[in-house]
Amino acid sequence: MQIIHSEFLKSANGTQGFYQDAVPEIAVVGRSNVGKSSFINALTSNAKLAKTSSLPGRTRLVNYFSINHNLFRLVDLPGYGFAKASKAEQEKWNGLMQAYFTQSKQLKMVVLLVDIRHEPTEKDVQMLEYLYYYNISTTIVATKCDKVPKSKILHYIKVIMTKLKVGKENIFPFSSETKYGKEAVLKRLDQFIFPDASRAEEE
Ligand SMILES: Nc1nc2c(ncn2[C@@H]2O[C@H](COP(=O)(O)OP(=O)(O)OP(=O)(O)O)[C@@H](O)[C@H]2O)c(=O)[nH]1
Ligand SMILES: [Mg+2]
Repeated sequence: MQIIHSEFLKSANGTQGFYQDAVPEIAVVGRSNVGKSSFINALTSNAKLAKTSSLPGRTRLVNYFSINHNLFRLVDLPGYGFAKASKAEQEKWNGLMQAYFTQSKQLKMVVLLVDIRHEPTEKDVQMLEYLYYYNISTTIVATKCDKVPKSKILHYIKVIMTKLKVGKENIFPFSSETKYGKEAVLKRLDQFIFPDASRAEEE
């Protein structure tokens, strides 16, 4: 798949703002500052699409982006594990995520972003369990892989496999800086957005 068009649609902070139409969605989650917004910008080759920041906690709302004129939507979700977040903010995050995951009927897959350099945290494990609980297909993307030597990527992937109990075929090394892994991730998205088309191609 090639992304030839991307455009910000809107931000939502609750049920009223969620889309209820037939357009498929792929959402991106992960801890605060892991690189979710950068990931969306890298995939779309649109550096200004999602607002990024070196300070954690930049994205606080559900942000929707139209891809290839509404062929599907990418959804940037607020990060978790933001150390400075108050209890009230954390509860708001929980409520918003639960609402999004239970009400988004066209959600085809969630990309869980982790930092390739660090062992996933308990919060990442909880997030994954939460997605399993809601029966949502999940792909792990290990981002910032430009920060480790290429020869070490497999080593780091193994650490992530062990902590998250996920097979290698489900973890994609990626870099928003160098675009490493972009083709593989786009192919993966395609398979979840159009499962029938992918199967037909294999036959
Ligand atoms: N070297 C490198 N830096 C990255 C990469 N991805 C993101 N960053 C940097 O990491 C910081 C956070 O990136 P964001 O994309 O804003 O992170 P986020 O997950 O959207 O953060 P929140 O919205 O706060 O949850 C920024 O300084 C980015 O430039 C990457 O692949 N490689
Ligand atoms: Mg963000």
